[in-house]
Amino acid sequence: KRLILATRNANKVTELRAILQTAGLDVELVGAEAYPDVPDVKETGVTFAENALLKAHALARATGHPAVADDSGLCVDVLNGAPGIFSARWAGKHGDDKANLDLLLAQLSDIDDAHRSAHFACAAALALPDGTERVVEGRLEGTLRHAPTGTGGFGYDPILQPLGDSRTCAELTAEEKNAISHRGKAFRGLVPVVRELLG
Ligand code: ITT
Repeated sequence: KRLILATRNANKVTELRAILQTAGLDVELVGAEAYPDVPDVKETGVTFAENALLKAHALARATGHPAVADDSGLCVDVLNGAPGIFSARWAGKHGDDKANLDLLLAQLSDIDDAHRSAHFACAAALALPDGTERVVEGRLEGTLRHAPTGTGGFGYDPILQPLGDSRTCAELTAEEKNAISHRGKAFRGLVPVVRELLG
C-alpha cells in the first residue's frame, strides 16, 4: 500500500519518514514530489488542523492514494499565539527560515526570560480518496532563547529550548527531537488510525 506524504518541506519529509518507519507501518511512503503536477493547495484554514486536512485531501483526491499532511508552527504566548499558522511566512516570503527567525527574535528583544514561553504545534492529518479524514495534534512546550544555537533541525529549532532540557531543538539529535517533538507526538498518534483505515 502506498501512503503519500503531502508536504513540499524536505525537512518535514525527513522527519516524517523516520517517525513513521520507526512506528513500523507496512506502507510505501511516497513524497509529494512524485506527483509534480498536483498544484499547491491554498492554506485558507484558520487552524493547523484545517490546513493539514486541506493539504491531505488535495493529494489524496489527485493521486487516488491515502495521504498524510502536516501543518505546524511556533506559538508564542506573549504574542497571543503568533506566528502560529503563519510561521512559514512570518517575515513575508514563504519558507525563509532565517528571515522568519530573525524577525521573531527582534520582536521579542524586550521580553525577559520569564515571559518567553512558547510551543511548537503540529496537526497530522490523514485523508482517503473517498473523503474519509482524521486529525491528531501534538505539542512541544518550551522557552525561547535570545539568540540561535545549534545547527540541526530547521525553522525555529535554534531558538526553542524544550522544557526540562538545557539545549535547543537544533542541538538535539534527530532521534531525540522526534521522540519529544510536536510532529513525533502527532504522527505517532496517527499511526493506529492509519493501520485501522488502511488495513
Ligand atoms: P508544507 O505546507 O508543504 O507541509 P511548509 O513548510 O509550508 O510545508 P507549514 O505551512 O506547516 O509547512 O509551516 C511550518 C513552519 O513552522 C516551518 O516553516 C517552520 O518555520 C515552523 N516549524 C514547524 N515545525 C517545526 C519544527 O519542527 N522545528 C522548527 N520550526 C518548525
